[in-house]
Amino acid sequence: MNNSQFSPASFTTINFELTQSIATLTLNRPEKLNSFTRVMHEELRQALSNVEADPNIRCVVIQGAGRAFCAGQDLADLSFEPNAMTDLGDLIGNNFNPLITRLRSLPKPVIAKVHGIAAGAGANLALGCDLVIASQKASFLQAFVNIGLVPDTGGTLFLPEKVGIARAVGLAMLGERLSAEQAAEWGLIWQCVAPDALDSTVDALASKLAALPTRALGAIKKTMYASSQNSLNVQLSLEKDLQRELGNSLDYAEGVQAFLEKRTPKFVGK
Ligand code: LHQ
Repeated sequence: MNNSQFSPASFTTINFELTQSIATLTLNRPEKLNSFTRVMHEELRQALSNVEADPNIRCVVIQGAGRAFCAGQDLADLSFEPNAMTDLGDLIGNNFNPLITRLRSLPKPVIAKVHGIAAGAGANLALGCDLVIASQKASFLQAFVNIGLVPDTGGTLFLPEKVGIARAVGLAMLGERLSAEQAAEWGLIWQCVAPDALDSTVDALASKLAALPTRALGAIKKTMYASSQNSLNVQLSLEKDLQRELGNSLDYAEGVQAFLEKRTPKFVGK
């Protein structure tokens, strides 16, 4: 299906809401725990194109409707062509992989707001976001092994990077739920909060991020996510190049000016 056929108003599997400079993307198939279908992938692609193209958007929140965050691939929607067996490599290569690379390369902060179960590719979608805030009612499940698969959607990189290889292997091999509290203790996510504090915590965090110097946040993502692949010299050189670019930004000028004038800076994201 052609992307131009989609607009936020016509989305059927996600909601796209823009409040000031914060875009909230809600996975919206609550009866199937927001599992991914072909249509949802297409709509997510369009939503992310909107986010990329709109300089006014300075923070993104991803959440799920109903009781779950996301249960991964819809296992009843695997046949993308009628009567055809789906090649899982194609399904992943054309859908989950670009989703993760786009979130990671998006030069804006992305928050995962996880209030319930995040399973399979749904768990790794959350872990692919920059900051994960979860409710004490939430849990994370590397469900792949339970259906004979290996973690995908970045899981085999995110897990060892965030919690170390011993815990990563245990989570992937055992396919058991990890509570949000344990996930926060292990460093898998940024924060675990009481269920009734989730909305206010995420609202405050999104507002804060949206008011920070967006280009610097984009550069932070770029450097941090490149670091595991690079030598110190390459990383130092990347920092130098990005600092050169940021040194020409309006927000750098404003940050220094505000410091010298002993006032709060007003960043515009440029
Ligand atoms: C679902 C799903 C679901 C469809 C709940 N699909 N309906 C990449 C490449 C190709 C193939 C495979 O996938 C991937 C990436 C992946 O994501 S692999 C991992 C796929 N996900 C899973 O294996 C998780 C499957 N779901 C579960 O294990 C459970 O539903 C969890 C633990 C998430 C939640 O358990 P409960 O809270 O007990 O809920 P439930 O099982 O009763 O689910 C509620 C409904 O949602 C139910 O529908 P129904 O019509 O019976 O009420 C489920 O069938 C449906 N649902 N996950 N992934």
